[in-house]
Amino acid sequence: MSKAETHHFQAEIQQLLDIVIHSLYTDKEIFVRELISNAADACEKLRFNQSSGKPVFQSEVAPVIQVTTDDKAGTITITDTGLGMTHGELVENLGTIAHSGTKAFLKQLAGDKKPDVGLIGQFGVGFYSAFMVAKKVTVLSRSFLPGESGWQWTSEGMGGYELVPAGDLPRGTRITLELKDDAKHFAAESTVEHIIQRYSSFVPFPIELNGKRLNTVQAIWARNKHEIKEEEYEEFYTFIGHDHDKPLFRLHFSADAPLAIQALLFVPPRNFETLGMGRIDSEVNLYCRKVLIQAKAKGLFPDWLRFLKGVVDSEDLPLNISRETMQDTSLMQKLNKVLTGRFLKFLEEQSEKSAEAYEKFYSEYQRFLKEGVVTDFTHQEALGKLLRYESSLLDPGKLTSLADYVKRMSSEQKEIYCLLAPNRAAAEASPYYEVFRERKFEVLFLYDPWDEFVMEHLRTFDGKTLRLAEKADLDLSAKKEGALSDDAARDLAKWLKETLGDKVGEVRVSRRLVDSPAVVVDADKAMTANMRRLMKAMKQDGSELPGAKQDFEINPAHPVISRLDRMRSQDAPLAVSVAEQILDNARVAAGLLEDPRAMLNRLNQLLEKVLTKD
Ligand code: FE6
Repeated sequence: MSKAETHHFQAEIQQLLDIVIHSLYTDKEIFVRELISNAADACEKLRFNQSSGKPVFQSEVAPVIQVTTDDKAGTITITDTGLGMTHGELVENLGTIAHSGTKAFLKQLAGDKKPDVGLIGQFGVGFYSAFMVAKKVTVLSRSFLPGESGWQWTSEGMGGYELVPAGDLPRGTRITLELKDDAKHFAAESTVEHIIQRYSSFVPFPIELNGKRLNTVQAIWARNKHEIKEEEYEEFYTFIGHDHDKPLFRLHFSADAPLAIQALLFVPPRNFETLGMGRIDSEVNLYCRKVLIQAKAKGLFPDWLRFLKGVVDSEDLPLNISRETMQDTSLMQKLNKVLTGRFLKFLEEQSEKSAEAYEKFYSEYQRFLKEGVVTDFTHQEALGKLLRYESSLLDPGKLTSLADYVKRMSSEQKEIYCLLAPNRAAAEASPYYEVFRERKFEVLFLYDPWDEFVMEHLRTFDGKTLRLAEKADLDLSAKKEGALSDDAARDLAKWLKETLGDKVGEVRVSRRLVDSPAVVVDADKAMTANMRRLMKAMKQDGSELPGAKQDFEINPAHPVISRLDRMRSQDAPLAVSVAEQILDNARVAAGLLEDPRAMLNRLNQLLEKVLTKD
């Protein structure tokens, strides 16, 4: 040991080591990721030197990363056949090159409320993370440069390091960690296997753990999509999605500006939130050059795209952001904007390519798109194009986009009409539908109670107002034969208001009813029957909502109404009963009758009268 050189660590590096050694950081396992990442970089650089024709020591030795554990000795060793380091580099690496990263990292640690040692790799000083778990680190390295020989570097973290010539070593670097007592579990094969699977599955060089090959799935997102086989995509999805079924959609894309991004995204075959699993978390992982930076990255996509699975890889991730603040950074916002815009464009393309495939997606994920319309103003317009509805002009089960609806609109029609109903039969039987059927205006049938909020937030599409059928200001084209005269109808309306009193708001003569004697219409312009039902359901105590009064519209052409008018003078008490019943019937049609039992007495009395006639 006569040739042993002892070196002191530079002040900053000693400071960094002190922090790392005494850190209470919980994810100590990341040291494995950092050492493997360094090894992979060394292999990458070796390959580069080889391909540019430089002479390389042991050129025939392929790049590989070998990890071995020895739980008896309490050690873990990471060996690579990469570039290796010269004596100068072993000193330099811990000196000047690492210096700037160390300074930046120390600054970050000092400034953060919750210092995140896990970012160490992003500052280029990941090697030091070894001292979180090791009481002693031994590095054996031999550079690829012909004429160099091996060196052994050892340190216990405090008080410097020792360099000794190691003679005839194979090319590359071997790092052995003698684990601290509280870190001995990192000498267990199964522990290390999990860590490597988690962080280093896509490292592009073979990783062997105690002789067993681990990473067999490639980071195909970084490859040219034209060179990737369908089976490779399938295998990849199975691996990252933990799902043996095929995804509904796949989007593989890369961009250079405004950010360098490679992304491979999948829409899983099922919506897990409808399967009663509660709210799901985004499963898109963020990588920087194939190494995991953040699993289930928050802020990468808007909340309403939380059903996506896949990977996003960006080289542009800066060094000075911590995990906690990652989601607030403008970089994250930029990534989010690019990714969301691209995915929405993709969905539109898919809907044009195959309506069938798109509708399958839509039936699983429409709630997410609707959530987007309501919560995310930035993408509202693009999301509007993705909505699909049944329509009065299409066969049951067929769906239309708003764009196609607009194309079919006649010049006479100025607005887009929507009818909220529980199902098609209810929509077609709705009194609010009558005027549209009569005038041959297409109506979209909305069966999802959320749709009312969707329409409310969207407001317009392609410059046309989205109008709920019950709020539409439309008249029948012609007056019906046998209808009450305008004066008689107005008179009856007046009598009805006097008779029904506080049970209704206004009573009006309707110009939009064909088959129904009457309808109720919410007096509040902004309120609909659907919304009343939703709000009532949300109120636990079942109490009335304020201003729950309904206007009442009568159809002057309906026999029930014209005969009611006659009955007023013939049998006033019967006319009152019938008027009350017509109102309750209209409430039933609107789904707003609170307690149907109350009307049964009256209905039975009316039936009795009908049956005793003559
Ligand atoms: C990190 C200091 C040991 C290469 N291969 C591997 N690691 C490398 C390099 N590092 N830097 C270059 C590192 C240090 C010591 C390793 Br001591 F910064 N595997 Cl070529």
